[in-house]
Amino acid sequence: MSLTRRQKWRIEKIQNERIFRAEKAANKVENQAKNNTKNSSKEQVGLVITRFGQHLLVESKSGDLLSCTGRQNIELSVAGDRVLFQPLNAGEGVVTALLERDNQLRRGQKLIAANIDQLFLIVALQPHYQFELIDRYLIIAQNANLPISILVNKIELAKNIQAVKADFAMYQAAGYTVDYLSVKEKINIDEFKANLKNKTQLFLGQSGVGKSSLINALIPQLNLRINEISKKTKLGKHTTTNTTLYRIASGGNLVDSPGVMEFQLDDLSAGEILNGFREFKPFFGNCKFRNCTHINEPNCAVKTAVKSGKIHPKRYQNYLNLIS
Ligand SMILES: Nc1nc2c(ncn2[C@@H]2O[C@H](COP(=O)(O)OP(=O)(O)OP(=O)(O)O)[C@@H](O)[C@H]2O)c(=O)[nH]1
Ligand SMILES: [Mg+2]
Ligand SMILES: [Zn+2]
Repeated sequence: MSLTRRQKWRIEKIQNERIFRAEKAANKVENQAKNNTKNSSKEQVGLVITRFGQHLLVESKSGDLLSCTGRQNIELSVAGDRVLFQPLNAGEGVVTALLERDNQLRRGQKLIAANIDQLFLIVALQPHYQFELIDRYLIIAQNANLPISILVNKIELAKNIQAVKADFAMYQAAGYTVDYLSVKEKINIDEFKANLKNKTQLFLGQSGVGKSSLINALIPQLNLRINEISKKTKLGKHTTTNTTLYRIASGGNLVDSPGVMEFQLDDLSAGEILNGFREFKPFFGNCKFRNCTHINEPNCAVKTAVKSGKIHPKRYQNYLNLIS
């Protein structure tokens, strides 16, 4: 579902107002800094932990957390960004530059996080996983060139775990790692924890699947806010509102993100969708038509691969559903 023109216009208007307010706030802080030579200090490199509107929480090299505003004219930063900042008064600072990103993850126009090594897509038995949503996340990851694995949470609710595993067979066939766990019953949590590398790993997925619960289980004493899913709709309540980076004591970071709202699903281009079905790629060169869309064309190598079982028929059907 895409946004109507009116919704887009409203979002733009709100954003422009926010930018205006941020610039005003940043100017004020900068003027304070100029007038306050006593406290002026050199620029440092910091890591953005989270962003609240126009405010950034920045961690210094020595581990201090500073509430910062961004200097005018620099691109807004997000969790995972490395920035230059100038400390001001106690616990405050101003971000003066955004350092170059290794990568970034966007959903539509919205920048989610930067400098990520690994994505985890969390799905659950409640709210029940939907293939279209899974495919959309996989497409976004593929187009951002970021590795992604699937975690199926709340497996203690499964009446028939074999049926659940059969549902995910197509993703394994496409080369994705799929792990099954339960935060509630502590199934497979220690195993998952042992595999967390010294990396920055971002947890994505629908509201209510247990992203924050899993991060709580992996980082003791963190106590992130979680919320039961609605009894009526069986959907999450959008508890996490800010993408935030958390340190793992033994090294590496976990980044929690808010669950996507259904009506905010991105517009994906045909090119992005096709690129996202990565297991189709080896066959592209063998289609009769160079610009084959693999839908109705004759002598399509992708369709032949579906018939011979080299591409999972359900994945192909998902492709058709998304592209149409
Ligand atoms: N039955 C069951 N419930 C779980 C499990 N893991 C988490 N939950 C529950 O699922 C609900 C939602 O968990 P959250 O961690 O808030 O979900 P979230 O993905 O962070 O949701 P948003 O922040 O809204 O995107 C909470 O009531 C958790 O206790 C599990 O393994 N089994
Ligand atoms: Mg959450
Ligand atoms: Zn084709």
